[in-house]
Amino acid sequence: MRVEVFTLFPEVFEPYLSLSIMARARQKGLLEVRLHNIRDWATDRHKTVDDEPYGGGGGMVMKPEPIFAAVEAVLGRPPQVPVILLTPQGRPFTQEVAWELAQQPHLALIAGRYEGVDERVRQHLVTDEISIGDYVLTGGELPALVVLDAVTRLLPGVLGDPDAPRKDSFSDGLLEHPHYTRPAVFRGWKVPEVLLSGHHAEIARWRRREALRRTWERRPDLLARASLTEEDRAFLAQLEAARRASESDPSAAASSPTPEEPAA
Ligand code: 9D3
Repeated sequence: MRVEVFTLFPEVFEPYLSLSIMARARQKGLLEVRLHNIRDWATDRHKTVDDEPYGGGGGMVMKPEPIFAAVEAVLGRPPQVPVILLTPQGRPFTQEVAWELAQQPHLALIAGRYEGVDERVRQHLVTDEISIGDYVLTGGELPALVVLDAVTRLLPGVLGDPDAPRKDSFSDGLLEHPHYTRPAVFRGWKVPEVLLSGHHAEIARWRRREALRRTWERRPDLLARASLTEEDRAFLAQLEAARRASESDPSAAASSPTPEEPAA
């Protein structure tokens, strides 16, 4: 996959793209990222890329000319690839959107700065707008890196295990079970016995239940769309029953199914 990134801060991208999985994907030729500085297409001697908003008010707006010039110089007019603007007004970025983008052989990402970009960029150049969540950042650079990161690890051949991305937490719609590594006892805190038992079926069952428990506790919204077996549903019903019992009688909390280890 080739990704053209249009930004006022190309230097922000370099170090992250040179690390770990992104670096390996690029070395293997599975990902090619080209960074384009929008300021290189500003035509006045001050290299101006922003201006005051028509209608007044605070802040500055990115001018359309340098953005159109940059994107069309690299991709032609009109561009024949998806041109994605990172913006707080975009559609929410999810694992599903990452899969969708990973199918594209060629993409363009535009990272904005200032209060926003001239509306004609959205209307006549951009084909898709993405937000990475409901919080305010200072620009689209980190969101562009987030999208690049999530998409890169889905490209065939990037991860050692080709099934790894489909095994991701979000692929079956549940949060992950807890993870442990050596030592078996750290400061008196023990790794759950079942994980040391070597009983693979028991371990799989424990992990499934802990994934369900975590999702139920932290992200119950995910359960509605998760693919659940009858056994999963029975376990969730048990959790619900235990909660109802502890709500009417707080001393009943101790009888919740497979309670946490008591503190050391
Ligand atoms: C101070 C101006 N803001 C009013 C609350 C509007 C605004 C404009 C530009 C807020 C943030 C930004 C810069 N952010 C992005 O370009 C951005 C972003 C984000 O801030 N949050 C989540 N996803 C994204 S994608 C691009």
